Amino acid sequence: MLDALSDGPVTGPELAEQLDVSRAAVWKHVEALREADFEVEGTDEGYVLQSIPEYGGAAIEYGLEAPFEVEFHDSLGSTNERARELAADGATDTVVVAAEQTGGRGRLDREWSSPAGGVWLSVLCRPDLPPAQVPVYTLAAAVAVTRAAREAGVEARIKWPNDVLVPVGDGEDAEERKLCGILTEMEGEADRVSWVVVGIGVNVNFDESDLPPEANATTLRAARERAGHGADEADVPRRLFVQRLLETFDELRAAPERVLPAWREYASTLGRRVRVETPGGEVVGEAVDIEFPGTLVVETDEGTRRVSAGDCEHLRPAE
Ligand code: BTX
Repeated sequence: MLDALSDGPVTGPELAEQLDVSRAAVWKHVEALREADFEVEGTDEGYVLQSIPEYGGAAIEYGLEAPFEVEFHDSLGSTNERARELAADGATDTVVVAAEQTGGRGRLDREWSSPAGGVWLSVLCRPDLPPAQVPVYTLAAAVAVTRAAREAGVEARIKWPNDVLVPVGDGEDAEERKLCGILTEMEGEADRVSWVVVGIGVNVNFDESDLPPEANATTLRAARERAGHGADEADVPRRLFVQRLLETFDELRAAPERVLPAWREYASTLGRRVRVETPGGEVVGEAVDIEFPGTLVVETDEGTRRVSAGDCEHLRPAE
């Protein structure tokens, strides 16, 4: 219906014929679109699509070049929780999006602040992969967010394995603030994944002061204001942002061999001194590379260490 309207004006009878439905059905669909905040004007030449809402399920699906269904909620506890429910019902290639989350979760059951204005979504899919390779999906999501942020004019970079950061300040005062976090969950057998839920939270159109101060976080709006955009044009169109993010993620899941080169290009961690808290203890040294499916290679005083999971901290050269 939206595709037909986008080439408009198109009359009710023409729509009915093109879509092979009754005229009453056309009318119902037009009303449903209006309720979802699409502006559909009835003119003498037929219906014209005047505007698309800034955000929402149908808005994200409209023009999306990736095969995802979008389930949109104004408010939800956690999109990951909802995606897990859908997984249990057998769904796949579904994206759950919420305008705000009241119980957003980070890794290790940490809290994730999710006020209105952000992008909070979970991608549910069923890749034909062994569970050990799933980390490459998390890296793909980090690349997708970074690319979408850069297209919005913000020089985002990736901290291993899954944080997207924005550099703030120069010289001594330079620091990196967290723009996005990713929480990947899955279920599977020893050799095959049953489902994967990649939860992505991006701070987009709200102020830094809406986030906990200890999070040392930023938002796309704040980064764009610092870059000189006026308050009235600092917000990023979330519909397009989400579409770009999903399209890149879809491209990369089809070609996992492209993930690491893209990740390296955007990495902030490589070439830096790092401290990684791993389940097996602390690893300190220079991060020199990443290996499939997401292993960080660290040169330490005791030799080369390969780390597959942990919390990573970027150290200043003196530390
Ligand atoms: P993480 O464990 O790496 O980060 C959690 C930590 O980040 C918190 O302890 C806090 O210090 C800080 N923090 C909390 N909220 C924010 C925020 N909005 N921006 C920056 N820092 C913050 C990262 O976990 C994984 C986060 C995934 C979030 C998505 S949103 C959609 C999906 N649904 C859901 O419940 N989780 C995922």
